[in-house]
Amino acid sequence: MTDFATIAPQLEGQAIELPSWAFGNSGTRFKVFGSPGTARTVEEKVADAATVHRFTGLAPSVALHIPWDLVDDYAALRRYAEDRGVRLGTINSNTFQDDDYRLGALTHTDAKIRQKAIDHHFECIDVMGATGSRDLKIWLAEGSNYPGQADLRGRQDRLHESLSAIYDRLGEDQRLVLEYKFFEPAFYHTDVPDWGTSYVQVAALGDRAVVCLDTGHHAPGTNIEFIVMQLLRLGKLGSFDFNSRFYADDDLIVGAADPFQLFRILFEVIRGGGYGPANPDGHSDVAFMLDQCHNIEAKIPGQIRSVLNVQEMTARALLVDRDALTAAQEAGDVLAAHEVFMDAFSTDVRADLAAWREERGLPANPMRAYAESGHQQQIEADRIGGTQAGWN
Ligand code: PSV
Ligand code: MN
Repeated sequence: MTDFATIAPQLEGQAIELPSWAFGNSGTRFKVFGSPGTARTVEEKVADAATVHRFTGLAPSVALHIPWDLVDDYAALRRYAEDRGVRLGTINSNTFQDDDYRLGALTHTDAKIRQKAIDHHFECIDVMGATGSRDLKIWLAEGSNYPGQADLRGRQDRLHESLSAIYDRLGEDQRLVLEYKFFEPAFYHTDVPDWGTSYVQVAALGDRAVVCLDTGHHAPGTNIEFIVMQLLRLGKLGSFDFNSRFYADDDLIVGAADPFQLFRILFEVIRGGGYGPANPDGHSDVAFMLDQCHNIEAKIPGQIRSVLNVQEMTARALLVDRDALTAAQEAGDVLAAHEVFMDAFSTDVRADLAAWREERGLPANPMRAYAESGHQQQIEADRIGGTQAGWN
């Protein structure tokens, strides 16, 4: 098997973008629990993301959600972030919290409502100009609840028209990233339910339109790594929203529900050239992001745990002896190929990663270092009054 020292250079520069909304309160439709120390402003969310980066060295950027993260001056927010050692990253649009969008936004039959939703995306593109963001991520809460309710095909056609208008507004270095999800909030049909539909829609736009794969957005049992392979093969895998799920779109800590699935996904990312430092040009176009909510656990350590899980599984996936694997595959040796794969998955890399971190001036154990730092107690004492951030 490949050893840790051989793969260590490939861990350099790994970057996992954090979602600003992970630092606000969240919950289910039954209850949103508040927790002491939760960010009250966009700035406090950015500061929390910077704290995760300071303890891990893995999270140099933070994604914003508009309008959850509306501010008057994005250039000032950008400076605020950069002063704390992080960048502002992906801008997520939101067409799911306005009464006008009850029956759709970019797919609505009413041209005025479609234009309102398109204008919202133009606003997001203006924000991207000020924040220096590359990606506009679009997830649509659109679909229908009852058979016969909607003209399925008409909605695809209108979606194409609306996305074209948005795509045409993007700058040369900007991308449109279209996320899919198989259900919720619509229950009968969703307008972008799967990678195939997302692919069809972005392929019709052009090279700078790509797919976002949220790991929580598939039916149980879906082979997600196969989708990763196919999208990379087609040059259309733009980004990940990493999280994990047991039942629905649970938004749990990545790797918590199924670490082996995370390993399999990362193996296909690396194998398909989607992992940055592994590329000859030292750069990949596939953005690693988290899309998570911390409903009952503390938010900053929840994000620390998540990025560490991604790093750990990346290291294990890099350990796969690809030559031995190919040889076994080509020889038709089923069990040998499986063993090569499982050997890497079964390797405990925690001590090596701890040493690797120490060499770079990072805490060997970021979870423990955060717990012992007093930072949590400090923000709980400081953040008194005001309204804690949440989904509004
Ligand atoms: C939708 O479930 C989603 O995954 C999209 O990425 C949204 O922007 C995000 O969740 C909001 O939490
Ligand atoms: Mn998502």
